[in-house]
Amino acid sequence: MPSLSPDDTIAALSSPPGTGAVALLRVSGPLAQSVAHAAFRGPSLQPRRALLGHITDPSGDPIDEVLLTFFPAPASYTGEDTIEISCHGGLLITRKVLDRLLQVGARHAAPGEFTQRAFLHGKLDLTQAEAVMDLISAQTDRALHAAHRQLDGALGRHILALQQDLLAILAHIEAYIDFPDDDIDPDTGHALLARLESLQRQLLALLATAHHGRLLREGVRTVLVGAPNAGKSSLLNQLLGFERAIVSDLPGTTRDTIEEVINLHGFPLRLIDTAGLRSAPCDPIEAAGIARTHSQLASADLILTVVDASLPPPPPLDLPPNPNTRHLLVLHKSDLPRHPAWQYSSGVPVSSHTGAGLPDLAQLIAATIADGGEALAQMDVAVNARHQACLLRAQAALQSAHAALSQQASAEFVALDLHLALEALGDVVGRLDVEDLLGAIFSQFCIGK
Ligand SMILES: Nc1nc2c(ncn2[C@@H]2O[C@H](COP(=O)(O)OP(=O)(O)OP(=O)(O)O)[C@@H](O)[C@H]2O)c(=O)[nH]1
Ligand SMILES: [Mg+2]
Repeated sequence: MPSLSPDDTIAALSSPPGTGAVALLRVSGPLAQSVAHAAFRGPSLQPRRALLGHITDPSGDPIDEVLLTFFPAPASYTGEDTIEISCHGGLLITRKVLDRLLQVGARHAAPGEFTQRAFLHGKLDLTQAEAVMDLISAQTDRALHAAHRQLDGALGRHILALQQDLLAILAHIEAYIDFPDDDIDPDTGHALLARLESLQRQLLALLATAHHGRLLREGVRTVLVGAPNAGKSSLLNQLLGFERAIVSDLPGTTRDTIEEVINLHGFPLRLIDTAGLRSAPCDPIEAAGIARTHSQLASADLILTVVDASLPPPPPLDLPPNPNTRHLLVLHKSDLPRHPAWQYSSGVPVSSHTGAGLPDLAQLIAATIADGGEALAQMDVAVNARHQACLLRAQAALQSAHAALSQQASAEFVALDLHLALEALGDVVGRLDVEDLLGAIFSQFCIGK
């Protein structure tokens, strides 16, 4: 994000562009009141009262009839004087209202700039600002719940508790540094080690939520794979509830990968149908499709191997050895007599023709991906990749402090590591001097947020 003056007054359309009954525009900054005075004809501003009036052009003619609400600093979303304008939701009309606001002193806001200001004014910590984004993009109740908890400051509170424990340990260590003649006595050393270990356990518990955090935010990449004609596309259609992929009895029907998201027991499942795998594709297009299947498999969270259980087993699939990928076997076409070779198989029998076994499959998928969900349930927050990187740095620094303390190294070394750990924890909730970090986070926001 280019460096933008935080002293400017910014304006943007906060509702999605397009037509609708109502559109919402926001103005925030020191000139918000004067922008309203210049562009709004109606009752005089009163805090938090919706006022009916008009946005007018320079000659005083109305552009639109609007409802305008003034939120004086600091009791506003951004912490600054803020004006919210609800106008009619037409493309042209919202453009004209916004242009008028820009004419009388506001500049167009950059993506995420309203939330960035809320952060800069201490209304939100960085984890809460990120939660605004999570909230907007949540696709399931579970993801929404995690975003709400984070917006509520749950992660910030976990971090604060860790920081306080860490500071208490550091205070002890620094006392020894201030009195250099005293070595850390073994009893104190022991007690401090125990406290460090408890901190490390809490850090690990937070880190253990990272996997679920990613699944909730990005969805579970679920790849349907198998021989041609096994019924992958039929199964995709069944799970989606509509005919998305072409189904036919010609092997090699699906060429390109097809991706759709469903809500499965609260998890966003990104279902990916693929070209059937066979060693002798009939043309270069099918071969290209098979190459795509392999690249989808490499990044799968869950692989559903689909077999036609009325036939003998096909040659084994060459699946990538990824320890984080879960596997389930679907014994498809269970409406047909099962081939004896599958008699003792542990796969889930499913028929896309009759619908039999689909609820069992959904249940099993949910149980498979929820595996390890205790960490999530216990912490009630799910960290994202950025938090995870900060927490890993904190963990490494704590490990090093632990080693230094147990080897009775000088107190300065221990203190240095503890400072590094504190810094890394501080980065989770946001330190104001980390410009690049801020840019990277807020530029993912949409304009007007
Ligand atoms: N009896 C039975 N036939 C099925 C079932 N599911 C799919 N089929 C049939 O199997 C054939 C292949 O189905 P598809 O869904 O196109 O199979 P696919 O695995 O996507 O095949 P490719 O795209 O060629 O790799 C079609 O004739 C389907 O009607 C099932 O549950 N029972
Ligand atoms: Mg297919």
